[in-house]
Amino acid sequence: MSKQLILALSKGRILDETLPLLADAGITPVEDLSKSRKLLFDTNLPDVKLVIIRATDVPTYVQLGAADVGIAGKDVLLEHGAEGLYEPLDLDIARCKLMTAGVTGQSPAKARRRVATKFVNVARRYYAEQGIQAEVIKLYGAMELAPLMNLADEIVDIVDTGNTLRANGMEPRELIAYISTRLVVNKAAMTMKHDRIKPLLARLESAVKKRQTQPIE
Ligand code: PRT
Ligand code: MG
Repeated sequence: MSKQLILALSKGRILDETLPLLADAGITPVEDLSKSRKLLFDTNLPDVKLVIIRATDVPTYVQLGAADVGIAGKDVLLEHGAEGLYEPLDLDIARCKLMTAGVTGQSPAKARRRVATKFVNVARRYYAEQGIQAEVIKLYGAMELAPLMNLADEIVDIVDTGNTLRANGMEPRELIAYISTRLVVNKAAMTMKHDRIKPLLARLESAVKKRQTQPIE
């Protein structure tokens, strides 16, 4: 196993909050990520590289050892499964909730519920635990549209302010999980590259603590 350390970062909304934490932990990309179409970046540390990929691909890269360390939302990790991964650090960014939601005022009671979501594994597990029969329908986006179009009775989606739901005539129902961004580590890398990963974890942990104790502007 090479002594190089590869970090897989989720592009999209998590990235903007991840980079200041990494910078605080002593890692900065050598070029402006937003001005480049590259996906693999050198950093100020010669043996640390960043890959910027779809959030849903991060656990796959880390699990299979293509990246040593990854940063992804707990929603993505719950959906993917935790096999081959350690999850040693909560970065406490991009907080939100994974919830069920439905049309405002409409009662969810139904013998067999049709549920539209991109979190099919999470949804199947959740409804089974609740003893509710559910037909889970996989969508790749715009879940809020499904009940309006009578494609589904309910959705499972990320909720933050609830504005997206409200704008589409829907309301949150049950909380499935509180979500935040997590750092994951390939299990083999944690052993083989422990001398590299341990200090990175320690520095990131203090960057997170520092941010948590900063007064809100
Ligand atoms: O683009 P892609 O299909 O990959 O997914 P995406 O656009 O949902 O992902 P991205 O990259 O924007 O965000 C990825 C991660 O951010 C998620 O995996 C969560 O861990 C975290 N996160 C935090 C959120 C939100 N907050 C959030 N509000 N991800 C998505 N949303 C969306 C949500 O899907 C819904 O459409 O915002 C809407 C709800 O927000 P409110 O404030 O209207 O309730
Ligand atoms: Mg997006």
